[in-house]
Amino acid sequence: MDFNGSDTIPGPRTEDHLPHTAETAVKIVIVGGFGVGKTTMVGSVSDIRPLTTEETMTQAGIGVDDNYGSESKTATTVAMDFGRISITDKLVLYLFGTPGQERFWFLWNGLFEGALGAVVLIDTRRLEVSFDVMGRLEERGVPFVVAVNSFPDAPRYPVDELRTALDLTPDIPIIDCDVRRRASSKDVLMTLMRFLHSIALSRVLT
Ligand SMILES: Nc1nc2c(ncn2[C@@H]2O[C@H](COP(=O)(O)OP(=O)(O)OP(=O)(O)O)[C@@H](O)[C@H]2O)c(=O)[nH]1
Ligand SMILES: [Mg+2]
Repeated sequence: MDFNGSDTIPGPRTEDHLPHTAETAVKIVIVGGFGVGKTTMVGSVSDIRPLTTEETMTQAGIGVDDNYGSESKTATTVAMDFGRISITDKLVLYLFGTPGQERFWFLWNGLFEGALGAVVLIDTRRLEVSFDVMGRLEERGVPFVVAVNSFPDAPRYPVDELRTALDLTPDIPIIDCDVRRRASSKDVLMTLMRFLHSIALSRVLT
């Protein structure tokens, strides 16, 4: 068979290989309303080239796509984002970003399956979009931390006020982040892992 002229399929990149020392893999979901920065977070923190399923938003989406109000956002996730990060030599997190637009929310159920924990990303300009997200996590018993993606023109609230506005119990961590920065995104994931660890410990001790 002649393969001349056919496209070559690229092989896996070195960084795509799972470290040999990896022992535990954990599934984490990154959720939040439309345009809060989920895809940006998975992309900034992933050790591997992230898989995205973004489609361009066009004029045709007006009246169908959720209203975002930012001209810099031209694409939206229609299925999921996928990335991977090694937290230690032994612990690997598989990251699944959900679509934010309401018309794709039916896909969340599958994405939540088997998730140990979640990051709820919020934009303080549009807090209301977070309520449904957190409600769904609570229904499914998926523990989560809240990460406030600090957009420059977004209002800043003291943590206590945010906790009250979001109706969160005192144990749920709330932290600021800039999802464009790897270190900041990693910090959010470490906060989630510490939170999951404390939940696991309290279950063992009670
Ligand atoms: N200024 C600023 N812009 C950001 C920040 N995070 C994300 N953005 C921009 O905000 C837009 C939204 O980011 P996305 O990562 O696409 O958001 P998303 O939550 O995946 O969006 P959907 O999948 O459509 O729900 C993009 O244009 C980003 O470049 C941030 O921390 N600061
Ligand atoms: Mg997205």
